[in-house]
Amino acid sequence: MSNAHYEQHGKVAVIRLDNPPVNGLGHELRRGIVDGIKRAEADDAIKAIVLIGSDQVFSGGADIREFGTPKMVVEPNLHTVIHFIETCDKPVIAAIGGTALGGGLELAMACHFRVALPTAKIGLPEVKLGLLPGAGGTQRLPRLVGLEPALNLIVSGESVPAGMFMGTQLFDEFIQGDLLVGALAFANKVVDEQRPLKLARDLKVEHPKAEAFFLWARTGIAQRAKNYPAPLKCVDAVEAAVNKPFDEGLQIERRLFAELLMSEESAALRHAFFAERATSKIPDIAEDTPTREIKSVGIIGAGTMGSGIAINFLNAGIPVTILEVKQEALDRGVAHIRSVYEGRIKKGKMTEADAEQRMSLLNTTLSYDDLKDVDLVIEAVFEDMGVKEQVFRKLDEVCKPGAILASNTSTLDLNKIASFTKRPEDVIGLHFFSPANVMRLLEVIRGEKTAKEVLATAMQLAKKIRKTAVVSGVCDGFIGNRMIARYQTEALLMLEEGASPQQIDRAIENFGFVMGPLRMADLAGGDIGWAIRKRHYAENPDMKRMVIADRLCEMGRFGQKTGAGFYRYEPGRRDALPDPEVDRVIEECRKELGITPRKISDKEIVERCVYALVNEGARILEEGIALRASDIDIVYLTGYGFPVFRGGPMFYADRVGLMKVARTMEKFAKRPGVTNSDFWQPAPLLAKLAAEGKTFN
Ligand code: T1G
Repeated sequence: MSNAHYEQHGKVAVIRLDNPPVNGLGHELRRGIVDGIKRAEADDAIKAIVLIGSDQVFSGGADIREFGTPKMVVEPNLHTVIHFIETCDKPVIAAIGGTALGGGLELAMACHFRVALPTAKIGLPEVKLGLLPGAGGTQRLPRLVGLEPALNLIVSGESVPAGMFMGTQLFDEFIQGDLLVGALAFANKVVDEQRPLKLARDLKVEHPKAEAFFLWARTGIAQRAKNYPAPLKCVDAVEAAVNKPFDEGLQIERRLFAELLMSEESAALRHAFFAERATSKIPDIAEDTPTREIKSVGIIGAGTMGSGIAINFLNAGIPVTILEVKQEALDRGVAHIRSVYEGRIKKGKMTEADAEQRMSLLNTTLSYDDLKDVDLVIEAVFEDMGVKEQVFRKLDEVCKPGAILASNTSTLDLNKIASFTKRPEDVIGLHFFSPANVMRLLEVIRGEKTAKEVLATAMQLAKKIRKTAVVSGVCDGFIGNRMIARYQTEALLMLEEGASPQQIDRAIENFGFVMGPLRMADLAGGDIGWAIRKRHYAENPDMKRMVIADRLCEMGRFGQKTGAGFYRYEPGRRDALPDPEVDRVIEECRKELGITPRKISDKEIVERCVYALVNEGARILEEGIALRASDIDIVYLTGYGFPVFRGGPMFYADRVGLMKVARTMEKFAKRPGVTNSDFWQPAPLLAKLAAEGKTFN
C-alpha cells in the first residue's frame, strides 16, 4: 500500500505523505513520492507539485527502524528521492504543517520552494541519535539560512518554530489559515509568474570569518561533547558546505554519516530512543483501557520527596493538597517549593506570574479530612512499614471510592502496604527519584491486586507530569534500587580489598557515569543505605556486613548532609575531598577483616560494578519484575546516571557479548577471597542467552 496519495487540484498535483504515525520516510513512502513525481511529470496538465503531510507532521525523518537493515538503502533511497525532486522540471513545493524533522526537513530543503504554517516546528535531531543529517542537510541548511544558525540547529538537534526563519531562503511564504489552500495558491502563483526554479545547492555560504567561527565552535563543542563523536563531525560536514563545491560536500557528509551510523554511540542512542517509547507498552493492558481522571492530588509528607513530588503536579496544572502532622513541617515544604520556583525565575526559566499561578494550586492541611475528595493520594512518609500502615489505614477510611492510593516507597513490599486497605486494587507504587521534580524516571509499581485501570491511569498521568514511567513488579528495591544495591556492594567490597574511594569513583566516572558509587552514596545520604543494610542484616543474619560503610555511619558520617562520608565536604560546598580519616577507617577495617590490600585495576572496578547491575538485571527479567531488558536500561539511563552513549547496562552487556560477560562473572565467582560467589554465578537467563548466542535486547 503506497504511503503517498496523489491528488490533482487544477494544474497542481498534490502528493500527500501518509505513513502514520510520523510519516517516517520508509521505503514504501519513498517509492510513493517518486511515483508521484514521475506521474506529475508525465501529465502535461500538471504545472506544479505540492508535497504535504498531515496537520501534525510533515515528516519525522528517515525511518530509524530501517537503520542497519537493507530497507534503509533499497532504491529509491532518500538521496534518490531528493535527486528526483531537484531534477524535476516542474516546481516542487514543500508545504510544512506540524513538524518537519531530520530527513523530512532535508526532503523539504531539496524542493524548489517551501511554505509553512508559522507554528510548524523544524529540526535536524540526528545528532541526538549519534548521527548527523545524512541527506544533504549539512550542505543545504547553511546555504538557506546562513552558517551560524545552521550549525546551531544541527549541533543542538533542537526543534524550533519555522517562523524563526522568516526572511531566510528556507521559507518562501508563511501560510495563514489552511495549509493546503495556501500552498495551492502559492503553487499557482509560481506557475503564473513563471518563477525560475530555485535549488539550495546553487547558493553559496557567506561568512566573514568562517575559519575563526569553526575554531570557536569546535572548542566549545569538544568540551561539551565528551564521549559523543557526532557533534564534532557535524562541524566537519558543515565546514565542507563552506569550503567545498556542493557535490563534494555531499560526499563528505555521506562519509561522515556512514562512520557515525557504525558507531557504538549511535547504536546506543538509537536503542535509548526506542527503549524510552517502549516502556509505556504493557502486554496485558490494552491501549484503550479506561482511565480515571486525576483532577486533584493529595500528598502525605512535605519533606524533600513530598514537596518535590508536589512540584510535578503543580507544573502540570493539577491542584495539590499537602498534608503534614506539624505546621512547621508544612511551612518548610511550602518554602522548599517556593524556593525551587524562585530559582527558576532567577534563571529566567519561569515568570513570576507562572510561579504564582502554580503556587495558587497548592493547598496545605493538617487534617486527613481535607483529602476526602482527591482523585489520587501519594504518600511520601518515612520508609518504615509501620508508618506506611498508619497512613494507608487512614487513607482507606477517608478517601472517596475510586481514589487511587499510591506509595512512594523505594523498597518496601507494596502488596503488604495494599493489604492495609480494603481496596488493594486501587493501590499502586509511584516511586519518584530525588530530586523528584527533576529526575525523569518514575517507577510504577504494579501490586498483585492493582487494577488494570489504575495502572493505565498511572502511566497516562506519568506522561502528563513529563516522567518516563517504567513498570516494576514487587520485590525488594523494585528494579533500580535492587540493582544499585549489588553495584554498591561491589564498590564497598573493593574498598575492603584494596581500592580507594577516589579510585573507584574515578574509574566509574571515566566509564561515563555522572557520579561514582561512593560520591553518589554521599549525595543520597549514607544513613539511607545504612537503614536498608540494617534491615537486610536483620532479615538475613548471616549476610556479609559492609564493615567500612557501617563504620563510617556509626561515626555519623552520612555524606554531604553531615559534611563527611566517604569524602569530606567544606561547609556549603559539594566537592568530594579525600579524607585521611576515611583512609584510616579503611585500613582499620581491613586489619579487622584480615585482608591484605591488593592493587585493583580500573577494568576490574568497572566490570564488577557494571556486571553486578547486569546480573541482577537478568534476574529481575527472569522473575518478571521488569517487562523487558530495555526497560531496565531506561531505569538506569534516566534514574541513575548510566552513560547514555553506552545505552544502559543490558544493552552494554549485549554489545560486549553475553558469552564474554558470563565468562567474566564466572571468574569473579572463583576469585580468591570472594565472599559473594553465589551472586556471581551468571543468572540462568544470562547463561541461556549466552549459550544460544543471543542478546537481552
Ligand atoms: N523513525 C521510526 N519511528 C519513529 C520515528 C522515526 N524517525 N519517529 C518516531 N517514531 C515512532 C516512535 O518510535 C513511536 O513508535 C511513534 O513513532 C510515535 O513517536 C537521513 C538519517 C516526530 C517529534 O530523530 O522526535 O532522518 O512507540 O511517541 O511524541 O538525515 O517521534 O508508537 O511504536 O515520539 O508525537 C531523524 C524522531 C531520523 C525524529 C513525534 N528524526 N522522532 O513525537 O510521538 S534520522 C528524528 C521524534 C534521519 C536523515 C536522518 C518524535 C516526533 P511507537 P513519539 P510524538
